[in-house]
Formats: sequence, C-alpha cells, structure tokens
Amino acid sequence: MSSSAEQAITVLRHKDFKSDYKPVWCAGCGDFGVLNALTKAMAALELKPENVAMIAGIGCSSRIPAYTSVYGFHGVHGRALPLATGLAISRPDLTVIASGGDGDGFSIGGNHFLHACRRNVNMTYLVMDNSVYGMTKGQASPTTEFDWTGSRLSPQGTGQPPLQPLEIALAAGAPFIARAFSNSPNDLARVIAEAIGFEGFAFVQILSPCITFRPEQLGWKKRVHDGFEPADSRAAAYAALAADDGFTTGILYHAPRPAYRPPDAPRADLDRIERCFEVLS
Ligand SMILES: Cc1ncc(C[n+]2csc(CCOP(=O)(O)OP(=O)(O)O)c2C)c(N)n1
Ligand code: SF4
Repeated sequence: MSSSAEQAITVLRHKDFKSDYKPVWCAGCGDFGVLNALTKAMAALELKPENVAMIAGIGCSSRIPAYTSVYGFHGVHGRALPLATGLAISRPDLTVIASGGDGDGFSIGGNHFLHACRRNVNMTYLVMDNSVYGMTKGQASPTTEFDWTGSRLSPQGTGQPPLQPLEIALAAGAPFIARAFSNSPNDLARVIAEAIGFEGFAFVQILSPCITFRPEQLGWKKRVHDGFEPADSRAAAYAALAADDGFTTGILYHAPRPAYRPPDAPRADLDRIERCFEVLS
C-alpha cells in the first residue's frame, strides 16, 4: 500500500470522533459546541479512538462520552474524577478525559475536585459550567449567582456567593488551569488540545449556556473576552484572577510539575485482600 493510501485510512477527521447517537440536548445548548471542539481537538492531536477514554458523572453535560466514538463510562453523579483517577493510574497508556457539569464537579463531586487538583494524575477535566442543574430542571448550583431568582426552590435567590472554580483549582495545586467558552469553537478546541497534551491534571472550566433554564446566558457572547496569559507563577495567576470578571478566557496557569505515579509496589492479590477482611471479622 502506498504511504498516501495508508494516510488516507489512518488520519481521522473530527466527525470520526462522533458516535452515531444524536444528542438529546435541547436545541441551542452550549454542550453542542463543547462536543464539536472536543472532537476537533482529538482529531488535531491525531489521537486514536481506541486509546482514549472519557469518564463522566450524571447531568446533561455528563452525557458527552456517549456522543463520541472513544471509550466512555457514564458513572455515578459526582464520581467522574475518582473513576478517571483509577483508570489513568492503572492504564497510563490511555488518554483519560473526565467531563461533566458544575453540579456534578463542584457540589457532590467537590471533594474529588480538590484532591484531583492536589494529586496531579495525568488526565484532563472538562467542566461544562452553566451555573445551574440542567438535568434536574433548573436548581441553583455552586456557581450560581447569589441573586438568581429563576429557580422555584430558591425564589429569593440562594443568598450564597458562588464558588470560584479557577481560584479553587489554583489554591488546591492544579498545574494547568484554563477557562473557555462553548460558543468559540476554535479557541475552545485549542485549549482542550493543550489540556489533553499537558502532562498532569489539566482543568478547563467551559462556560456552556443552558438555554432552557438560564436563557439569559445567551448574553454571555457579549460578556466573554480573552485576557488570560499562561502564568507560570502562582502570584501572577492570582493577580490575573483578582482582575477577572468571571468571563475572561484563556490559559490562566501552566506550571508543569511531576504527575503523580503510584509507587511501584507489588499489587495485592485477591487472597491477600480476603485475608485482610478475615482479620477484621
Ligand atoms: C447521588 C445523586 N444525587 C442526585 C442526583 C440527581 N441529579 C442528576 S443530574 C444532577 C445535576 C446535574 O447538574 P450539572 O452537573 O450542573 O449538569 P447539567 O445537567 O447542568 O449539565 C443531579 C442533582 C443523582 N443522579 N445522583
Ligand atoms: S436543560 Fe440546559 S444543560 Fe440540559 S440540555 Fe437543555 S439547555 Fe443543555
């Protein structure tokens, strides 16, 4: 076979990274843009679908693995990161991408987020942040503004200040931190590609409007602006965050440090595990 024929067979286009399932997202949901950008990034990196695994929790955004042609696991709400951590540690040959929403990642999964930042296992975490629980019909999430009155569960607003995911990631030790917008597909694809190519825990907050429960988020188009330059010092990243209005995009922090690898200890076999439980009983 000629080399150009081989190339014609092996080079995948971004559509090849999509599955045959038609997304059930509402027409106009920001998550469509994330799917497009993600598949573009995977094609640009010339990944092989059989070497990529996407792990998600539960939520509209957490459906994304099913819409790709890579391996996927739709786990329990808030548990994408522990699953992805186990997989990335036991199969370092794979590209592991965890994904989900702000409720999944910062509320029920908040503790896992902190420790994934701190632990620095080699994987990418994409959070499609719409500041609402879309799948369960519009309750406030940890990133909802304190005075949002659109939920019947908190008609006076939550009265609580929203979490700042980038600040938390920085404080917890994540070595790659970025923010992007689902409606800027090329910029988003570039950031996702950089995150996947980064050796260590790469976190990308993706502003991804929920047009059904937060239709006003269509206005994000006018508010989003670029501005972050990849800082390699925490002081510079904190300074950039001090001036952030929540809509600055780009790579905030890029400071590689050795990714966590478990000590090369012998694996416990089943007999040994059973003996441990005998001692306890
Ligand atoms: C343990 C558990 N608690 C609660 C739920 C209900 N639940 C399903 S999705 C969801 C919120 C999803 O919100 P988010 O992660 O922001 O994703 P979105 O739907 O907005 O993309 C909740 C609370 C659940 N499935 N499992
Ligand atoms: S409810 Fe919101 S987040 Fe869920 S699919 Fe519809 S627009 Fe997207």
